[in-house]
Parts: sequence; C-alpha cells; structure tokens
Amino acid sequence: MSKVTTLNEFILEGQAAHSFATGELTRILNDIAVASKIVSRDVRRAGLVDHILGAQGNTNVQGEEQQKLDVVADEQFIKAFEYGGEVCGIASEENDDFVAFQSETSKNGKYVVLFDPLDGSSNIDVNVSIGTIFSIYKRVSTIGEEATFEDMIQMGNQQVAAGYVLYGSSTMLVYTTGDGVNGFTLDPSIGEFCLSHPNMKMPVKGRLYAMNEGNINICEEGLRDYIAYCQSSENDYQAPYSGRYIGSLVADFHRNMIKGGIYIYPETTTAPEGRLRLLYECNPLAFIAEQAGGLATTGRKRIMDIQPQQLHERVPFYIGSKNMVEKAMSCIAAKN
Ligand code: AHM
Ligand code: MG
Repeated sequence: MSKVTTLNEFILEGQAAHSFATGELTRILNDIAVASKIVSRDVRRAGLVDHILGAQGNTNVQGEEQQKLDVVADEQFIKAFEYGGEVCGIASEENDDFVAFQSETSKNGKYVVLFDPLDGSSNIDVNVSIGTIFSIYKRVSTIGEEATFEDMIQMGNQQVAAGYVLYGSSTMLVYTTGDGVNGFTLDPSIGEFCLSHPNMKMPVKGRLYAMNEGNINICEEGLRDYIAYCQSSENDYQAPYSGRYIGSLVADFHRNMIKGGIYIYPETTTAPEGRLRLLYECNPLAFIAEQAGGLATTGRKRIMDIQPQQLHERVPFYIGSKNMVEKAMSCIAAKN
C-alpha cells in the first residue's frame, strides 16, 4: 500500500521547497480546505434538510435568486478568511461590494481572496455537481491599512494561487500556486483531502465540447462555424465530437481537465459580455488551465491579460484543451 499524502503535508512540503515562502499562503490554503470541508458537508445534506434547500428569497447583485446554500458557503469562506489573519479583504460573487476586514491583524494581512462560494447553485435542488472557485493575490495597497478596490481588480496574471472545489460524486480540491496543478480528493472517513491527481495536465486536444447550445442562434458567426466543425465528420477526429454540458462550470471544466475538451460561454446578442465573471470564475480557472497546459481566452485574447474595471465584470469565455481553444479562435478570426 502506498503512503497517502494529505493536502496539509503536500502544502508544507511545497513551502519547505521554496525558501521565500513565509507560510502565509500555506495558512490561507489550509483555511480554504477547512471551509470547503464544512461546505461539502452542508452540500451533502442539502437534500435532507428542508430549511437548507430552496431559495432564501433575496436576490444577489447579478439579479439572480440566491439559494440558501450560497449564503451559507459565502459566510463560511468569509469567516475563514477574516479570522485566518493573512487576508486583508475579500470580494465574492455573492456580495455587491468587496469587504475590507477591520481587525489590526487582518489589516496587516498581505493577501486578498476573490471567490465564487458556490457556483452553479441553480443545480443544488436537482442534485447536480456544484463548486467553489477561488483566486489569491498579493495586495497592492499599504500593509497595515484597509484593503482597497485596487487590490481587488488586479489582472489575472498577478494571481499567486487559484483553485476550485468540486462537490461531485466525491469532493475534490484542485489548485495551483504557479508551479503546476495538483488535485486532492476528500476521504470522508478521515476528513482529509488526499493527493489523488498529482501534476495534472489537460490533454492538448479532445472531442468534448460544452456550450449552452440554446444560444447558438444568438452568438457570432465564427462560433457557429466552430460548433459546426465540432459536429462534422471533417474535423481532426473525422467524426462528430460529443456535446457535454452540465451547466455547472466547475464540473464542466474539471471533466475537460481530465478528458480533454472545450467549455464556451460566448458573447450573445442578449448578453454582449457573456455570463461569467472575470474575477471570480474566469481568472482562477484560466490560471489553472494554463498551468495544466490548456488555454483560456475571450475568443480573441488571453483572459489573464484583461485589466478589470469592475468587481462583477463579465467576459466571453473559451477555456480548455489548447488545440481546441486555438481552433475556435481561428474560426472567430476568420469571420472578423
Ligand atoms: P452562477 O455563478 O450564477 O451559478 O452562474 C454560473 C453558471 C455556470 O456554472 C454555468 O456554466 C453557467 O452559469 C450556466 O449558464 P446557462 O444556464 O446560461 O447555460
Ligand atoms: Mg458563479
């Protein structure tokens, strides 16, 4: 039997390997792991507990109905960062504005965390996989003072770590600190995330495409050409690709990480910026995709090179296997 490496051990080994590491990032990752175990427990019980299932009756900044578990997860992560002491402020998809923590310890924190506490939450009451996505940056404001808006709207290429937790048939935590991507599966019997997917690499090509095809007639012509290419027998596989759309970004992305594929949420005539948020969804997954050998673009340019202007900014999103994203981009370029 081979030795099990827990997330804790793995993070500490990584810290020991980098003489510049001070342990702060390590503690943030540990805080995330603990919060996500609690959220995982709540997600697992969602179907059992009446008062957890269903909408809470208020809407979030995106105008969507907020499920109670969104709120529960949001509070759980905020608490973890506020009391962890390494983070001076956070921004969450569920809150209109960012939060600058007020304690002296937090004001001395060097990092900010941006996150989507429970993505795909419309899937909760139909028992489909959901996820948490997070992104960690060094603050740009003065240590000792309150976190600022500028701390929150940094370019994705400034991320020091990013990851996601998938509450699927098992719970997995996948993250990068810019040195490859590693995946850990929660063993519920011992309550530990165990290294199950070391050094993850996204296949350079694949034959799975994920897009809400209900939007096909309201997206641009170049993308329609790409989808026609996926469906034709004249593509690189000489046979139609398979369409796979869960409608839960973390789950769709994770599948493509392992099997190879592309996920697309494009601009449409009704949503000219697409649906997904640059800071909470696109940047963190883009960092992971690139670290695993994949690509993430708007269909035209690299996601991580966009200078955000607003906290809740949306962008068109093409992410996945390198060859597939490049092909989609070439179809778009051909019609522009
Ligand atoms: P959310 O952050 O409100 O949960 O929305 C994001 C989700 C993604 O998980 C998913 O890929 C997409 O929205 C689905 O959108 P659509 O129903 O338009 O296909
Ligand atoms: Mg989301």
